[in-house]
Amino acid sequence: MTDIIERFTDSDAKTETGERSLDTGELTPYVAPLPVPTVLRPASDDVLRETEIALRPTWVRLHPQLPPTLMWGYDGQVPGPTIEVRRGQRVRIAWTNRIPKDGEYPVTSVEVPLRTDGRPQSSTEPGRDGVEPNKDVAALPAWSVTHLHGAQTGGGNDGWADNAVGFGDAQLSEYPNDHQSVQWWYHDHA
Ligand SMILES: [Cu+2]
Repeated sequence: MTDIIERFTDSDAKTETGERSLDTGELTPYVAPLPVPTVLRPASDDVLRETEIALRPTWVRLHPQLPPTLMWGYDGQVPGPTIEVRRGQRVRIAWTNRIPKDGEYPVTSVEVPLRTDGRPQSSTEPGRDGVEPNKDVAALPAWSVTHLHGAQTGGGNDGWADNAVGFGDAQLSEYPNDHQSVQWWYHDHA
C-alpha cells in the first residue's frame, strides 16, 4: 500500500526507522493493495486554462513492512495523479515546485569503494556500508523539471534535465496529445 504519511516529523521518522528497518528481512509479497492514483480531467473547452500540479515533499510507506520514505510527490502523491485526456485534446500543465528551499533532499549519494576480495560489490546490498553521504549532492537546491516520457512535444515543453525549476516557480508545458491512445508516465528529470 502506498500510504501517504502527512506531517511526519523528523523525530517520528527516526523512531520509525529504528523500530522497523533494522530488523526487516525479506518483504512479504502481495500484502498491500495496488495504489490507484487520482484522475485529473483537464477542461477540454479552454486550452489556455492551465492545470496546476505541484511537487511537494511527502512521506510515503512503500510497503507495510518498511518505514516511511521521504519523496517528492506530484500533488503530494506517489504515484502522482493520472491525467486523462482525449486524442487531440491539447492541455497545459503548470508543474510547480513547492518543495521548501531548506527542505531535506530525498536522495542520498555515496561513493562506495570497489571490493577486491571476491565478495559481491556492495552496490548490490542495501545501506551505505558505513560510507558518509556526498555533501555536494546533499547541498543541492531542490530543483525539479518534469518530463512526460515518450510524448511528442515541442522542445520547450519536453522537460529537459537542465531546465531547472526552483522553489515557487512553475514549468509551463503544453501537450498536443495528437497520437493514438496510449498510457505515458511523467517524472522528475532533475
Ligand atoms: Cu523518462
